[in-house]
Parts: sequence; C-alpha cells; structure tokens
Amino acid sequence: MPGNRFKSIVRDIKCLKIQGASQVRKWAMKALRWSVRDSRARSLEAFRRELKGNAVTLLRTRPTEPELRTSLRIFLQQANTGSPTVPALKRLLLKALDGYEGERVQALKDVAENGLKVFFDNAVVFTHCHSHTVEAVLLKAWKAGKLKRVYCTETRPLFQGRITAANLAKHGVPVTLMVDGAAATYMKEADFFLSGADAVLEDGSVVNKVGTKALSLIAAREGKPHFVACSTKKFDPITYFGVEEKIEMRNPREVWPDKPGRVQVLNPAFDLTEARYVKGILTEKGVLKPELFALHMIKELELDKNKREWFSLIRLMK
Ligand code: RUB
Repeated sequence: MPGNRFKSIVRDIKCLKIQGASQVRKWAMKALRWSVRDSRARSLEAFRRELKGNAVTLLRTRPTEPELRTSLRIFLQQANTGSPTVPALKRLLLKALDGYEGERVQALKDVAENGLKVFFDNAVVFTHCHSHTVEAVLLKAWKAGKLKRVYCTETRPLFQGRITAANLAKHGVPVTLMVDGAAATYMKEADFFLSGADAVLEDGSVVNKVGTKALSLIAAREGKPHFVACSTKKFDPITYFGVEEKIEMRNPREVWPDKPGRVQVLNPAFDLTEARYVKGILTEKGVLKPELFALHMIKELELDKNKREWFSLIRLMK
C-alpha cells in the first residue's frame, strides 16, 4: 500500500501544484524513494510488485511526460536486477535514485551553460508558461550580464507564467507579464522566443504548454528565432516506433469552473510545434538542431524497430 507521502506527491502532481516536466520527474522519483523506504514487503516478488504498481500510478499522473516515463523505466529495470534480499535491493535502489538525481542536477547546470551561446549582450527574451529549465537559462544569462528584459505570457488557464515572472523578479530580472492574447503585438520587442519542452519527438517536433505553437508561429512571422531549452531526457523514444505522443486533456473546469451546461470546453495541456519552426534546442550536450537532437537520441538509446521492449511501458500506461 502506498504511504501518505507517496499519495500526497501524486495529488500535487495531478493538480499542478508540482508542475513542469523536470519537477514532475524529480518529485515522482522522491515518491518512489518513499515507497522503497516505507515498503513492508517481505519477499522480493511482493516488493517488486508493489514498486511496479506505484510506478504505474506515477506514470498516469501526467500522460505527456517522457522524462517521467524514461526515469520510471530506468527505475523498473533496476528493480528487476538480481538481488539476494529485499533490504539489499532497497539499498541498491536508494543509491541509484540518488545517483540519478545528481546527474539531473548537473544536466540542468549544463543546459544553462550551453544556453548562454544563443545570448548576446542585452538580449530581450519572450517566454511562455513556467519551465524550470528556461528559468535556469535566463538566470544564468542574467548573472552573465547578457539579459536585458523578459516578456512573459500569463499562460491560461492556470497562470503558470506568473511563476516565471515572480521568480525572475525575485532575482532582479526586469520582467513584463501580459495576457496570452497580447503576444502577437509584443513579440517584436524580443530578440528571440525561448520555451521549454515536455517532449521532443522522433522528427524533432516539440510538445510544450498549450500556446507554445501560436507563439512560435508569431515569432516566425516577426522573424524571431524560437529556441527550446530542455535536457535530452525529454526525447520520447516511443514516437520512434510510430506511437503518437498523447496530448493530456485536462478538466474543463480549469478553464471555466461554472460554465453553462451546453458550452463545450476544450482544455488541452500541451500543443505541438513542428521542428521547422525551432531554430535550436539548448541541451546539456550543446545547442542542437531539432532533427539532430532526435537522431542523436535514437543513436544513444540504440533504438531498433525490431526491439519491442519499449512497448512494455506503453502497455503499463493503459
Ligand atoms: C509546463 C511546461 C514546461 C515544460 C518544461 O507545463 O509546459 O514548459 O514542462 O518544464 P505544466 P521544465 O505547468 O502543465 O507542467 O523545464 O520544468 O521541465
């Protein structure tokens, strides 16, 4: 049975108290840490069964999160490694979870460092929603004296853009927030558009908070490049096998809590920006063209259309 700490993290992810793909992954891993520590399972079989059930619960919290799926897959592989006893397996998993988190912290620093390459002095940047990766890049640029101002949309329906604005302001960054509909007018004030990513697909297209696509099109119209900041863990391997990236549909009440009965409300959490609109992806491995990002990951993960092990995860999600 999952403990209270596990359940409260699951709740916080579902209601977006914990938001942004990398934080979702981080907290999901913390939840697994609790479930490893709190488990009272006596046999290896029962312990592994319990962990798999908890991983599935976490998988289902946000359907459009390959970073989460990838880390859960790695965790489940580790849980299946030969171990003589439950305490020995617990020790192995706790150590692996700590190691993974350390690696992720370093990756974020490296994305920010590499991100500096697209900044010139006094850059004005337009951004959307709240991405911890984008925030890290912007703060790095600010500290390096390369950032003049950030324009930021409020990001309907849950206003995560306010998190970006408040966090940047706290660090002294000049920041201007506007309603999403004002972006078409103000994009021309920026040097480039910088978004985060929830998923990068096998053709290099990018899934991010709903509204990103519109902003990318506006940026293209204004002749401003669209850069994406994310770690390579955002690559979604299942799309290499022809599986479509599922776009999370959220509760219509987030858009209109007391809507009249007959009004239909759509509330997609994300949208897809085609690779051709993305000038470059700022990653821990450097600034990559979207198609190269995907090719690089296909090679790194040794994806092979005849090897179907990735499908076990897809089955788990259903
Ligand atoms: C947040 C969002 C972010 C990406 C990347 O959506 O779209 O740009 O998740 O974030 P939500 P990060 O608020 O629905 O989670 O860089 O933190 O991984």
